[in-house]
Amino acid sequence: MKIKAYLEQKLREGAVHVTLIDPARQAPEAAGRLAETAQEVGSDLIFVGGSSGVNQSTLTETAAVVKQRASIPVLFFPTGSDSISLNLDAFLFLSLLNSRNSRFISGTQSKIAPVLKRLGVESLSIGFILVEPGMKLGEIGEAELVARDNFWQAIGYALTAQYMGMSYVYLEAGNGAAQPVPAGMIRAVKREIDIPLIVGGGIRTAIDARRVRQAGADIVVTGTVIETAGYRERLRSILSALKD
Ligand code: 1GP
Repeated sequence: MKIKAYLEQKLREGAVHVTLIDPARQAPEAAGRLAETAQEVGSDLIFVGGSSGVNQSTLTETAAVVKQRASIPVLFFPTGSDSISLNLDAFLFLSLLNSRNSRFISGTQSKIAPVLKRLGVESLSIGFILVEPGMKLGEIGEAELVARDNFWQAIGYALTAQYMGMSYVYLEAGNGAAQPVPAGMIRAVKREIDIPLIVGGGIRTAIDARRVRQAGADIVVTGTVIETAGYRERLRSILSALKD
């Protein structure tokens, strides 16, 4: 419960920012430097995970270096590849609620759950909802994407997560999406649920971050922004938009 309690505390203080590091995008050493920068500019958490091209050794090495370089919690974000990291601070126990394939809803989870229990790994239970365009995550997860104007369907899935007893709802537009989840959809979902709302995908600028936050995101996840030149400043401006 350590990470959940940490998050609860952070959420009481305001918006939470997460930096997603994809092990397939850079060498482990570089990932370590990104983690250090993320922490320096004010990220509260790091997720390590990637949608394609991640193999077990890259993941293990990246996770180890990131963990070494950052003192903020580092969580494993499983995104459909077979690689898995069990020695981070917690495991995002995601169920892709709008998948056509039960493997992504509870199948793979049922194989991992006993391992997590035996190893005593903390896991955070999350209802993951993929919104258009969904990107690679949508393809891999065989998602029946929520249309960007279908607020009602997003609400339906979000309430499903809550009523199933999950701890968080995660609205995801997909890694590298051109735009974030629409503000109207975030607002509509936030109005209905009582559990914290995580939003990620397509958030690149301070304006995007502020819009997503003001619409009701409690936890904002950015990934791609750290893969571009001048990322330190970009991340800094995203953080100041979220934290002021
Ligand atoms: C995490 O997939 C997102 O929820 C990250 O997306 O790379 O577009 O920021 P970006």
